[in-house]
Amino acid sequence: MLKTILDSNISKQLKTIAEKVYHNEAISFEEGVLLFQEGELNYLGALANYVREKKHGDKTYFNKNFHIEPTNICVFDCKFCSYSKLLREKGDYDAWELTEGDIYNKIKEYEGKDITEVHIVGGVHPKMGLNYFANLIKNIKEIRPDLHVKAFTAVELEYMCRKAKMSYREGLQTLKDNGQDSLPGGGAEIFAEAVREEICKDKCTSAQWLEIHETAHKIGMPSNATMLYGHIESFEDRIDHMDRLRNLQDRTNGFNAFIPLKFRNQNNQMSHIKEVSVIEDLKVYAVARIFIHNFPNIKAYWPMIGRETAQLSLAYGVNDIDGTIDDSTKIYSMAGAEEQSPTMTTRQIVELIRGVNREPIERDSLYNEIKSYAIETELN
Ligand code: V47
Ligand code: SF4
Repeated sequence: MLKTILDSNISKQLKTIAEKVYHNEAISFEEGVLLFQEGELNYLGALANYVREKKHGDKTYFNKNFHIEPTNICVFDCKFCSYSKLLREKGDYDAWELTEGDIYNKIKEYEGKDITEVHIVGGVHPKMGLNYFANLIKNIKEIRPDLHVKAFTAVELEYMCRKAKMSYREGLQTLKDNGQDSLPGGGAEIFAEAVREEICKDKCTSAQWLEIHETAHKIGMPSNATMLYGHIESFEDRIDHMDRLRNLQDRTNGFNAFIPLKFRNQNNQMSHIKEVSVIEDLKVYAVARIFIHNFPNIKAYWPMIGRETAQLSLAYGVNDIDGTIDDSTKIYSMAGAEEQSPTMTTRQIVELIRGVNREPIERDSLYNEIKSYAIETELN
């Protein structure tokens, strides 16, 4: 397929990019932008799929996880957020705050089930500090020592460390010592400062986001990175975002996955912005796979884009479709995501992956393979 691209009638610049991809060389900032400007979907798909298959063959990963969202009360006011209820709308009846007991009960509900990860993320609550969360994680690990705890975006961490008057290293080390295993990729949005100023000016800066992830990597906590796309950002902003991540990954090699998140426009202050098309979604996945060649995995978060687009994305660079996920996440359903009650059984996720002739692999949070569900495997 890549050979066909090299032989086809495309511009010299696009051919040069294809050759670099073929030789596993990093493409430049300008070349990244050109992919968005001039790369047709077929071309991008062929290149991204080449990279994907070189790294993973047909393997497509998923894990068995559930989410806990302790609260949607948040001190910040991101314009794209459909989730936080606060301070900004006093007396809002949609606001929730789980008690510690509620959280432990949730963990206990999964006793005896072969779930391997809990993803804890929420609004930035003014009263839930670093010591509260360190203790919470310690108790979760006492109930379920085998569970991988992926918790707190850099936004939550920046606020926690500031309030606790701790450096990022001290704060992260405290959480790690109490059982936190890794960081999710949220809060990155778009690093370009001018866009950040428009859409989420009061929360952690891009430099702080990157520093927190760098510190986590240095003390042995891996992490993911997201990018919120399809709002007011330019192609240059997207590539700038990926470029900053690619540079950090070159230094630390601590990122597991890059997760592009499509902006959804319901119930937020940016509802006037039209959502981008599925074609654009596929282009973003493909360019990500081509540009961030040093990230092992590109993840499509299916509750946000829906099962069909997630399935299609497997031909455009994606090799991970997150987890079976219990129906416990509200962040996206409130923003108008495809999936209002996002839960897929193992059978459904395996069938989705097999449906496009890829090999479903259940993984743990660090991408160790737990089980292959290749076509010949029995599904019960
Ligand atoms: O940072 C908020 C996004 C993110 C909207 O690491 C929105 O495995 C679209 O980071 N439209 C948090 N997106 C979620 C997150 C995540 C999700 C899944 C897996 C992982 C992982 C991380 O949700 C926020 C923000 O970018 N978000 N509002 C919206 N209207
Ligand atoms: Fe708060 Fe996160 Fe929503 Fe921003 S995106 S308002 S930090 S919950």
